[in-house]
Amino acid sequence: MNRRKFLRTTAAAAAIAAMPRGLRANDIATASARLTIHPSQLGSPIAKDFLGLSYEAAQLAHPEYFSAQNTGLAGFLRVLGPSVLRIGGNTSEYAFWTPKPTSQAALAQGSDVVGPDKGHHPATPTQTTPQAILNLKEFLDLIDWRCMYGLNLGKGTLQQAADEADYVSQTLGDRLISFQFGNESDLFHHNGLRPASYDYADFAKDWQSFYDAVHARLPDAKFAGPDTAGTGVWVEEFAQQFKDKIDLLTTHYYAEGPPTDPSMTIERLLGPTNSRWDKGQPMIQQAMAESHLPFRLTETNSCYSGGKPGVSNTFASSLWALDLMSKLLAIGASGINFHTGGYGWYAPVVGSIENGFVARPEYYALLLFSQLVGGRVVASQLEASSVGPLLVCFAARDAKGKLQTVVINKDPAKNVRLALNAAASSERVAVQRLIAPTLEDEQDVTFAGAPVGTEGAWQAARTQHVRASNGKAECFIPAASAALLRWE
Ligand code: BDP
Repeated sequence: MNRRKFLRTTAAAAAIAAMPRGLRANDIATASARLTIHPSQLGSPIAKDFLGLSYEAAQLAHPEYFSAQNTGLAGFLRVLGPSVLRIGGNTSEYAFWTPKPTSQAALAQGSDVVGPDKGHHPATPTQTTPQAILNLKEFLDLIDWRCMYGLNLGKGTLQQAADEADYVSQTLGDRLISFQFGNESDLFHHNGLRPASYDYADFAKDWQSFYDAVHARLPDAKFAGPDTAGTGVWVEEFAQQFKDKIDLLTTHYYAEGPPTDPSMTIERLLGPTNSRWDKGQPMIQQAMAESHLPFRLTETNSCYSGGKPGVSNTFASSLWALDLMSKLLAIGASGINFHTGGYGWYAPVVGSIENGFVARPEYYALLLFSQLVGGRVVASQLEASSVGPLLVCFAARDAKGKLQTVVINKDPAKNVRLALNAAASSERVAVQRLIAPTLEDEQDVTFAGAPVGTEGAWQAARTQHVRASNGKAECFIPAASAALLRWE
């Protein structure tokens, strides 16, 4: 078999392997698209710490979870490279700084893991102790990550915030990026944390008084905000008012929810548009432009209230997550924190110290993306009329200047034959595929032919190569799959 024919045959086999349940080989059409890449037209940088996870503050009430002993979890995070651990979530308004815990408090802490809060009831109050912060520092050192730390604005006092910030800052040192005050304060008016009339002006007053208290104690501390639930909500006002006091704008985004909504399906999650994102994104861009501040999506996932089984924990979530990261690159965002914890449906890594940890499909999106951090987006244009908006591509130079392209084919019924034109001198393109048997698959995802093993162990096992000539190459992208292409 000649090389060309071999490549075509393996691509066809990959297409069948990646075929969505309920579709036969004949139901899958192959469409063509063209991607023109302009390697010298540089776009926004891809921050070294672009990737990140967001955990509930209540997890700190179990100090052994974020500790150097938890090598099971640490492995998965370290593999992603230096990223950002954000502490926050609904439970941060119920996590109380407890500098001198009684033995009873220690007992209450047990060894449980904390899943994402579902937001159905006010959270159970927890205690954050000095031991938890000492352990967190060791954990961050082990994984080489840094931390964004949320202080309790909902129910905590100014004194507690200043004391906690002081201890956290002294203990974490360089591992601390910034503090935030309050989680999703734009929802305080209806979750019982403030009166129904609570609005931006009230939040700004609260924020200013927390800032004054912490800044007086720690003049060099850095701050971020407003960390609102509604994507883009209050970001512009906040940027305008506090741009001299903060280093980073933040907000959250949940693509769908609640999970009880029957129309929250894989098809909708992977759809070409999302009204929440489409509404929020211009507000974020406006705030960035006016304030010249960077923006980070500090909490996100596919579906609020803990996610939806059969959607949030499937291979579809990998393609969704990659697509979202491409949208963030397009607006020049500095990073993303996927909300996680315990055995949450949308959690990229699930488990406990006792039972061990495993990667869920969404983790593979972070793994693929980790190959791009430290690089820079370059301009590209996709002509995909016969494929439609479910094909998403972007190109970047990696940290060493090598050209890379990410192709995300969210369409379960269309393979794509992608013609690439990159004005690059490379002679071949290495292709590493992110695939699973079906979009609904929960455990057979592989990247570059390999699954992620215990403690995050992963090594590429299959890299295909396609020939490039005068910067032109052709690559087959099976329906419902993604690929990382490297111009060698
Ligand atoms: C966000 C909260 C987080 C929750 C998440 C969810 O900040 O604590 O876990 O929603 O509902 O709004 O899944």
